[in-house]
Amino acid sequence: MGTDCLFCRIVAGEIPATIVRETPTTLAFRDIDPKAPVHVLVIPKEHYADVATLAQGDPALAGEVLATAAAVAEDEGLLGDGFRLMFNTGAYGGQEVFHAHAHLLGGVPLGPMLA
Ligand code: DGP
Repeated sequence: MGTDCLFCRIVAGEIPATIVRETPTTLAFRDIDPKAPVHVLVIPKEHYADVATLAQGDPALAGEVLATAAAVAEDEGLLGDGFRLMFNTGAYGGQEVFHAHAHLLGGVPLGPMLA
């Protein structure tokens, strides 16, 4: 995808980000506008527009994104109290950046999702 995609540019090192974990296929970095004490975005390095395209196109890579998210949750001390992991998808899902990404949120009680 390259220059048109913000998160591809972060993967390429063209835009700075606070990276908390990197694997050969995934990257985790802090959200620029955090909604919780811990707010990390976990992405596949390869460009997929959203999680549905990712999961259907490369289920193993989707699993690697989840594994990286779990490792970050452990690093951030979230496994005891819990956390939220979500993929905004498409217009109704409120997705703004069209490179698949998981939001890992924690460090505070988040309450019911649709309260
Ligand atoms: P979504 O609405 O699910 O597409 O969320 C996109 C997230 O990306 C949003 O929480 C803000 C974050 N974001 C946007 N631009 C940047 C950036 O340049 N750097 C970082 N670290 N996060 C960004």
